[in-house]
Amino acid sequence: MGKTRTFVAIEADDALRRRASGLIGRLRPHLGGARWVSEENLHLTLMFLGELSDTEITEVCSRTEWVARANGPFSLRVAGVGAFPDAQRPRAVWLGAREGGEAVCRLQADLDDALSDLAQRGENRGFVPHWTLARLPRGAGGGSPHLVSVLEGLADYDAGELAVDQVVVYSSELYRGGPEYYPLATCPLGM
Ligand code: 2AM
Repeated sequence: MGKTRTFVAIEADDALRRRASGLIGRLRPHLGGARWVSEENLHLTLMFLGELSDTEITEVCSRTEWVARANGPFSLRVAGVGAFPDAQRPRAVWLGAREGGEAVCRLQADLDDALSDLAQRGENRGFVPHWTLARLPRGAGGGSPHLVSVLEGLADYDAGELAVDQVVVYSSELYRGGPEYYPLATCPLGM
């Protein structure tokens, strides 16, 4: 039986997608070799599960529904632009989370408790809520000399308030042109 790459995420709304794509337009000249996230793929990963069987996915969806119901909806300020691991050697450039970030962390911790036995051991990075805008493969050109000051100038960039009222279990298929994400379950918060 085939396995499916699976993760749980918060999805962006249209206003956030537009702001992120404007931001990408400003960042693009400063990052060579980056793979930019398309507007429709913008998301905040709560939990990456890896390759799962259909039975495991059914279990992930029902446990995620249960966790979502036990957490209320909240408002999240999407703000700040930064890079992992840092602006000198960027592997990922992202938009951050400000007010409401603690609600995201609570949700993530609850999902981690509920799902960790099903998750493949991913990169154990510690959870920092972020919306990835660009990924840089190892050996890519990386940032221009100006990238550090460009990111500093965007450290307080405000992408607005997002009403978070559901989380989504996604499957992901990797293609040459980039990943495609398919919603497997949409789980309302606090219902
Ligand atoms: P990222 O945004 O920080 O790159 C779908 O692939 C999502 O799962 C991505 O947004 C990615 O987070 C996250 N992800 C992919 N592979 C991962 C891994 N091995 N460990 C942890 N998270 C991963």
